[in-house]
Amino acid sequence: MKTTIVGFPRIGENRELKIATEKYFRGDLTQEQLAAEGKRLRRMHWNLLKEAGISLIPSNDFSFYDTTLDTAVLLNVIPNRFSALQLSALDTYFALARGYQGEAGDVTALPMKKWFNTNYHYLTPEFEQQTEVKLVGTKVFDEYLEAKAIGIETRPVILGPYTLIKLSDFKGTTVQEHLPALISAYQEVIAKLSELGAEWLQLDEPSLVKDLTPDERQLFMSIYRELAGGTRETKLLLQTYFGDVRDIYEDLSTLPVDGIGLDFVEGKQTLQLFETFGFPQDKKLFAGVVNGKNIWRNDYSRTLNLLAKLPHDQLVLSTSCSLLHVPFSVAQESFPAEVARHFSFAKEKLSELTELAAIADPTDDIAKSALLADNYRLFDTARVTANEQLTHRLAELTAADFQRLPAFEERSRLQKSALALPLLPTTTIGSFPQTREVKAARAAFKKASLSEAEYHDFLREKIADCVAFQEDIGLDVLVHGEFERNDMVEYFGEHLSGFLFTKKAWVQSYGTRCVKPPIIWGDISRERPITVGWSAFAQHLTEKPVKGMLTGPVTILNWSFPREDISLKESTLQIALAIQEEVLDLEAHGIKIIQIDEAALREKLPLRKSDWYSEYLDWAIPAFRLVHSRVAPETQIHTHMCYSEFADILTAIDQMDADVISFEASRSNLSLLDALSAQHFQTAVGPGVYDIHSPRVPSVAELRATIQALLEKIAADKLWVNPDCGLKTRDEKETFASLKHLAQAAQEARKELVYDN
Ligand code: THG
Ligand code: ZN
Repeated sequence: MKTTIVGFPRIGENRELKIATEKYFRGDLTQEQLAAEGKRLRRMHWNLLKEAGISLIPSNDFSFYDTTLDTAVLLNVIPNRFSALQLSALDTYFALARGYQGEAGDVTALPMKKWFNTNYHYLTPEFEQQTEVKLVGTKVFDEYLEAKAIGIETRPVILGPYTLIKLSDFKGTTVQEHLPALISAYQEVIAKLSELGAEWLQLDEPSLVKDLTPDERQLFMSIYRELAGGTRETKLLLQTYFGDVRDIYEDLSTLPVDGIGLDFVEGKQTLQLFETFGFPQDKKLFAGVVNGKNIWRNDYSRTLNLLAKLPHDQLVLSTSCSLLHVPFSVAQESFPAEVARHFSFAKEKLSELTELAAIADPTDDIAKSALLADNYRLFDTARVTANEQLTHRLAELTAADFQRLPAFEERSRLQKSALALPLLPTTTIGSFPQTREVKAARAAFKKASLSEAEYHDFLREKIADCVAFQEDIGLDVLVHGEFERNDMVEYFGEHLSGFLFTKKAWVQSYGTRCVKPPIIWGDISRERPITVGWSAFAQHLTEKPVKGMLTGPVTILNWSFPREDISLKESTLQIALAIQEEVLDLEAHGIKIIQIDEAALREKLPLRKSDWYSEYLDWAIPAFRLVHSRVAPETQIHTHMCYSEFADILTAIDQMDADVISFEASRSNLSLLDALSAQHFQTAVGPGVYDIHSPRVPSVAELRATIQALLEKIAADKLWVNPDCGLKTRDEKETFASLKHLAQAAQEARKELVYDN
């Protein structure tokens, strides 16, 4: 039986690609040197797959930034303002990804968005009226030939036309206007690959797992009938992932493609669809049976049961999605053997595929039964023992545990007099610049070259400076700066029991940026206060309120590798109880405002609307409510969401029952503000008043204008003034200057409001 994968991580075992690309950005590497590093990594990864025994190896899953952008650039979908810069091909590509500011001009990057229900982000291609879609790039051919030159036949991968259309912005133009050229361009790719001798081309179409309207189905079918219809040597693999294709499954069998990739892991109905409607005999079934998103070993007995139901002669064993979403290898970690044996990262998943293929083949031998026995042992006894006390506590929860009292209006009155904040209170989202000095101190502490006492002295000094600065410029609600934290989820993972954290298990989040998600190993509990010392220290330095800063349970879950032996809901409620203890401790230590971030609340929102509440929001929102339900009415609860795309779940957001919510305010935000007033959104709001993703310092006048514009949409007594989140990624100089302007703009706006009244 043949084996393959949908795609492999490209960042490198030790983030070599990140390091090289960032060097290039700084001018420390030439284009040629960067290209050479890319080539070296591709070669290494292809050889790794080959040595692991994978029979069909993908290519062009490599990218210097993002594969959606790669496909757009391949087909000349490049807005004019970028081509007008007249940069080299590589620099135009990076300008699209990161924006450009220099001699040639000043252009902001394409918008970055979440890649389906993952923590990966893609760049949004933009079609304009003048866009001339045609095949102009060579990357996909170059990489195919590059592999061929070292004796490896690969299956090139590009994003399929339907998903490309669905993910793109059409500015002043329509899909229909570009469709004929788009289809021709894809046909040209197929023709060129046929000429080069490629056996397969993989077209990724994850948008097929979403709810499809009849029009969308029709669009997809017409594109593929035309695209795949002609004569060609290269076979087409239509690859889907992140769910099942229930809205179009039956139609797919009529398409002239040669293989269909289906996700049997996340696709809840994939098997049922197969059993009900069968599978066309003229096509290969690329069965995604090894989870591309999580890090647990595959349960062979379950997978073999599944495989027994599928058509043996047509099968290619594959992953449920690209391995981009898991770290490189378990071998780099130093877990005890009895822990490590439960994990499978990208490299280990390759062996799982070849082992499963060997076992599933009819001839039986002793080696196979040994493999099987080894795997069975992982699952035949419980991996962890349940925390009975916690199970009991969860079972005892009643409706009252999820309901904060008194209700919003009453609390709001009490908080007003208790906190005595001015109108348009100013604050920040929590983190302050993580300077080289801060990162170096943390690294030294982790290596034990800095003692705990020295490290803590350093942190206290940073906090004192940070508080003094905020008082100086006149902010109203202060923060301690989060200098003790690396990542907002990794940090809590390291301080809660039940989590395992890793050393090098990096996963690409966007471009050169990576995250290191903690692993939920067992039941979660809090052994001791986590943030209380830092927050209380900051509070004793000032009369102004200092916000306690916590990460909410849904975000901690969504940015971790979750357990598969208990439900997401159960793990989340466990985390919620642990964070509730922290909330109550902060309150007991004099913290009057507590922010509980749910930056990633939207991330695991099901891709199908019909599942939004029943499968997710119905437990995710209560988990958040559990965290703050027991605080005093005077304690003000804030939350924060990283993206402003939540107009469609506003009711659920209001039901979180926080007192204040801050969120990122991009250009698309005005429609959200309209929705807030139209739906009588109760929670007070702090839309970010300037974009922190750029080193630009906004002027006081500019910020006043923004505040003024917000006041047209939001009542003055519901509006907070804060920047977007992410100050930790910026320099101190620009941060200090910007915040000073922000405080001043709010003070001026406030004066005007008072005169008006
Ligand atoms: N934490 C986690 N996931 C996230 C974010 C986060 N997903 C969405 C969003 N924020 C993604 N944004 C970023 C922003 C910056 C970085 C990563 C994701 C980043 N990473 C460092 C890097 O790659 O250099 C690693 C930092 C470190 O050394 O810990 O800067 O905030 N979980
Ligand atoms: Zn945020």
